[in-house]
Amino acid sequence: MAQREQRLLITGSNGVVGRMLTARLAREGRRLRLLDLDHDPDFVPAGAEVLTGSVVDRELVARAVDGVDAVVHLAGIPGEDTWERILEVNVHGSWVLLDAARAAGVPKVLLASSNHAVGMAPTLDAGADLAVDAIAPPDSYYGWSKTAVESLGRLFGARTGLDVLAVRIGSCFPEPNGERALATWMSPDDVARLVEAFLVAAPAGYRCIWGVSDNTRRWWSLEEGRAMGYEPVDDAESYAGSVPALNSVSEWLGGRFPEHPLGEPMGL
Ligand code: 15L
Repeated sequence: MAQREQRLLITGSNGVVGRMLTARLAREGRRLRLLDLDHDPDFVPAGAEVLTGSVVDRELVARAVDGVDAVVHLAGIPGEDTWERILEVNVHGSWVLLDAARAAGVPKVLLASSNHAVGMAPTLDAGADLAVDAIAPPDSYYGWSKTAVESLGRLFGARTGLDVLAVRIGSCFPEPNGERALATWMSPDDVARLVEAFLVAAPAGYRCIWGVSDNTRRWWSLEEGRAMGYEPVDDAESYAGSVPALNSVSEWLGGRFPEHPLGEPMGL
């Protein structure tokens, strides 16, 4: 009997992380549905369905989740912004997505969280292994919104049939964008590996893991990720001689975010 096509919705597909994922996740037997405010055709693989609009549009999001087997929810403001915008897009938008997924009977959702959820932890020694459940303050309204998103995921994982994986992403860029990223980088291929592991077997209920490559200087534990089948391959150390003189290691895990004025848009 022919196997049914797997359907995967990616919200925020035209963002920095989304663009790294679309081509890497496209494959035979899988149909991608992409939702974003706009789309660059270079990042829309052949056969992908495209929906254009905001993640706070409930009617649009209900259509987006209809019939999918999984959601990778990346849509959101990627750095500090006004309280109102952070609340509307990152927090309310994530609720809209989770509630629509629940109502449509989607089995699993991956939520993009961020290291800035605990960005005011002191910077660690290279090769440290901070557990994902270590407690530290967020470093911005943006970082706070990610703690709220994790908490919403925990609620939906406990109270509905949804399996929710929150991924506390480090610095997910094509290449490490500075010295700090030698510890925090998540490579494009590793983020795709993580999504594939989630598609094969999402943990039941709710789980949070660090989204980071196997960097020699990494600060965060890979134990929780490995326990669900995420096996990173890349190491930012291979860029150690060539990273830009930007984004240096600071006193705080969150790099420059803890010093950025609260609520002042970063314009990312
Ligand atoms: C994030 O959460 C941001 O979205 C991204 O722009 C980077 O600042 C990243 O964290 C990081 O910490 O490098």
